[in-house]
Amino acid sequence: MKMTEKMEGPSILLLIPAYNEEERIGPVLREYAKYFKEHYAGEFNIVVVLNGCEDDTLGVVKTAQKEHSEIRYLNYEEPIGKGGALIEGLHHFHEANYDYIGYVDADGATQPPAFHDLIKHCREADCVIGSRWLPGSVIHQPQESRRRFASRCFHVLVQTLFWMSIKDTQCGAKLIRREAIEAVLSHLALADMAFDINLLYSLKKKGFTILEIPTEWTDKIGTKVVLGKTSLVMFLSVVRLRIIYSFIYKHIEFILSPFSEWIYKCLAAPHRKFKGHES
Ligand SMILES: Nc1nc2c(ncn2[C@@H]2O[C@H](COP(=O)(O)OP(=O)(O)O)[C@@H](O)[C@H]2O)c(=O)[nH]1
Ligand SMILES: [Mg+2]
Repeated sequence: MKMTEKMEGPSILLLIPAYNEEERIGPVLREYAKYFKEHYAGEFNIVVVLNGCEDDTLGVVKTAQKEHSEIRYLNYEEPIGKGGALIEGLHHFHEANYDYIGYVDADGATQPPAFHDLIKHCREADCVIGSRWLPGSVIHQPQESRRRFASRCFHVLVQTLFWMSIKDTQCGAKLIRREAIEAVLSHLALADMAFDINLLYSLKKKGFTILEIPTEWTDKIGTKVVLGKTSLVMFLSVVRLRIIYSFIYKHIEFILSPFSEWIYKCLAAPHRKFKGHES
């Protein structure tokens, strides 16, 4: 391939949040690095954002990094959560001049060609997200029925609270234009798995466009989701987000902030303060 061809295509930073992923992340990193080297004409880098891992995820990432120089990592000791890891990654790199920043899960649920599909649609919207609920999507090994039920209940809750008309807010594959990230970065604070709602709603509120495309997804064993606890934390987070964006927030902020801090602490869930809000 000629050098000029290599320079075509927007530059992409792929963030991969990782918690205790020593079993799953190694092959995924290699597959992504190899696939994009061979199929993508443009700059492509991967940053794994780890936190509080009790296993050797870091060692596995370092080994992959020796083989592929496009792999890097950020490592935090504190329990900052999946959302917290992504927020840290976005803060760290939003000035690094990537045209787009995206993220996928560490378990390979989204394979490289499926993430590449998001890139192929990147000119059509400010944010392109994979959807497992659109016609044309392909799901291998669907989630167990309890999990699917919880996920559909969460969808109904999110639609009722936010009216975004997005079919699948929780798919782990998303790609966002850098300017859009910069505009919403200070409004991102949900550190748990409900982070996506925070991101998508902030983008919508600022008038950025979101395109959902059907994706290919494989549910992997070894999920970090503990259904009861994760669902409760996500429920609290989206209700908190709704209140923060409501007109009553400025009147109840002094009660809500310490109360939510306390409740997240009781649940041992990651918590961040919102720096600002809009009603
Ligand atoms: N950094 C970080 N990543 C996390 C945390 N919890 C989950 N993740 C990552 O979030 C992604 C999705 O988690 P996963 O267990 O695959 O969720 P599922 O596919 O919805 O069952 C994976 O890359 C996890 O490693 C966390 O506390 N911190
Ligand atoms: Mg998964």
